[in-house]
Amino acid sequence: MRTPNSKQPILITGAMGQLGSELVPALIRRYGPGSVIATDIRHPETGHGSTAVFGDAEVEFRVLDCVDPQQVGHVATDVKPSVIFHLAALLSAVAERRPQLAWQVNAQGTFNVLEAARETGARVFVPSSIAAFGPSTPRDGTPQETLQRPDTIYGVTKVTGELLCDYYHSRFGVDTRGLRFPGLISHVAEPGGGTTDYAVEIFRDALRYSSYQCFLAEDTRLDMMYMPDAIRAVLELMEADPERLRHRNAFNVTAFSCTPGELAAEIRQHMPEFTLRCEVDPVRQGIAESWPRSMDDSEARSQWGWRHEYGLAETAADMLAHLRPRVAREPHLSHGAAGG
Ligand code: AKB
Repeated sequence: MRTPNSKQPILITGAMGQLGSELVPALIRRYGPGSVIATDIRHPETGHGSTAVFGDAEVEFRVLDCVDPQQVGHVATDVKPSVIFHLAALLSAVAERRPQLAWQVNAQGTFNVLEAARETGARVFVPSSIAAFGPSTPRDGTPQETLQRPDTIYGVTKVTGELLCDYYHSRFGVDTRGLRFPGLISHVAEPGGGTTDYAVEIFRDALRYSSYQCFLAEDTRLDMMYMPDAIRAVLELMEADPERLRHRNAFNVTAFSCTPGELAAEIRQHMPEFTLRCEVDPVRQGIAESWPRSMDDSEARSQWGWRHEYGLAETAADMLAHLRPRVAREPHLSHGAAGG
C-alpha cells in the first residue's frame, strides 16, 4: 500500500467485526504485525492488555469508541496513522431496531474518523453497502451513479458516509476511498445483525442439521461476495493509483447474485439431503426488497481493475470445505450431520 511514511502504522476501527476479523490478518500478512494497530469498542478475549491476537499474529490493540470524538482524536494524534480502515458499524437489521444508536455509530463515528484524518493527514477507507440504494433505485444492473434514496436507517447512514467521505476529499484533500459491498460470506466470523446473514448461516446449519430455516423468501435475489474477494478488493482499491479514480465513495463491487433457493440448490450439489424452509421475517424481507438484485460494477472493473475470483459454486464449495471439519468437532452433533 502507498503509505506516506512506512513508520506510520495502519489503524483499524471495528477490528473484531465480520470484515475486520479477516482484514486485520490480511494487513498483518502484507505489511507486518508492527505496522498494524487494531481497535474496537471492547478488548478481545485473545491477547492481553495492549495487544490482541488476529490469526496467528499478535498486534497492538486499543479500546476505542468511535462515537466519542475526543477518543478518536486522541488515538489518531497519538499513533499518527498512515491509513485508517474505519470498519466500526451496526448492520442493517440491528440498525433498524436501534436507529438512534445506528446514527451515532455509523454516521457520527465516520464523521469523527474523517475529522481525525483531516488533522493527521491519514488516508481513509470506509465500507459502504448495497444498502446505500433504495426502492426508487433501478434494482437490476444498478449503475454506479443512480438514485440513492434508501428507506432504512442503515442505508441513510451509508449514503451519509459516502457523501461525507467525498466532501472531506474535495474540501480538505483527505484521500478517502470506499466500496459498496454486497452480502459478505465468510467461514471466519459471524456477521451479526445483517439482512444478508442468511447466506452465512445456511452453511453452518446445512452441516449441523442438513436443513436451514431462512428469514428471507426463497426467491429474494441479492448480490453476494466471498470474503477473500472482499479483502482483496479493499487492498487493491487502497493501492490503486489515485489518478485513475474518477469515483471514490463508493464503488459498486459484486461477485455474483443469488436467491436463498439458488444457494440451497448449490449446497445440495454437495449434500443432496439438504432442505431449505423459508419463514419470512417481514422487517428483513422489506429491507432486502429495497436493495439491488444485481449491481453493475463495471466502473470498479475499469478504474482500478476489480475482478472477482469466487462465483456461487466456488464460494459454496470452499465454505463447506472449511466448515465441515469444524462442525464435525462440535460436541452435540452426530457424525452423520456433518459428514457430508
Ligand atoms: C447487511 O445485511 O446489513 C450487510 C450489508 C449488505 O451491508 N451485510
